[in-house]
Amino acid sequence: MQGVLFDLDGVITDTAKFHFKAWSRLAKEKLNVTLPASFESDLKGISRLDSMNRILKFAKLENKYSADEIDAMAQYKNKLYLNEISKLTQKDILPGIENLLDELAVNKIKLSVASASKNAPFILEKLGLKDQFDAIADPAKVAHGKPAPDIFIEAANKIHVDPGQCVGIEDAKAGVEAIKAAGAIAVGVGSSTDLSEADTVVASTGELTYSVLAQAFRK
Ligand code: B16
Ligand code: MG
Repeated sequence: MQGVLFDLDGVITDTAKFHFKAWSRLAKEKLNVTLPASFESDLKGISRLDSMNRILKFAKLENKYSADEIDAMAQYKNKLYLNEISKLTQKDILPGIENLLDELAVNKIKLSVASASKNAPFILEKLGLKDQFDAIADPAKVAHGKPAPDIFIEAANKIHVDPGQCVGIEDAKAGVEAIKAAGAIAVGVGSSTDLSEADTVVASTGELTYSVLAQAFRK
């Protein structure tokens, strides 16, 4: 194991609740629909535009709006979301993550972020973690979102490590599929979605240690 590729939402911090709050408000105000609670986990790892299109499909409004109108709605959601995440602090880092980052640094493992979120640099800044990572892959630069492997390949490229020498950590089904498709070893976290494709699954971020990742890699 030479590199670790981190998903952000659900692995480093829990932003899913803020995404869901913002999407719910947009859906109510602009589309007059109430999103079911299941959307909170269904949209994990799914890009902003793909999430918007899934919501339009749910509302049976997929052919009603122009690309510009859809874009404006997605931008409005992001404005609501930014308002929520601007309050993030170091206290919002998920349990075990700071310790894991320290252990990986001691073991000279390169660290890269493979998030679908265009807000990842801002979130890491707010959490006080930006300097702990060697790279952050830019989702705007990749052709296909998760479950396609692109963002994990880009994250590995940015630390100059072959994806086959990396472990990826994910909390979403689409993300685990993306890690596997990239040729890296997948460690799944949590139980909110089907992570059965992962090489190793742990119940919570508190169980993520250097030794768990190294064992998953050797398996
Ligand atoms: P943004 P991850 C994902 O983060 C979220 O899980 C997903 O709900 C969100 O739509 C996506 O980022 C895009 O986020 O609107 O901030 O660009 O799990 O890939 O870290
Ligand atoms: Mg995630």
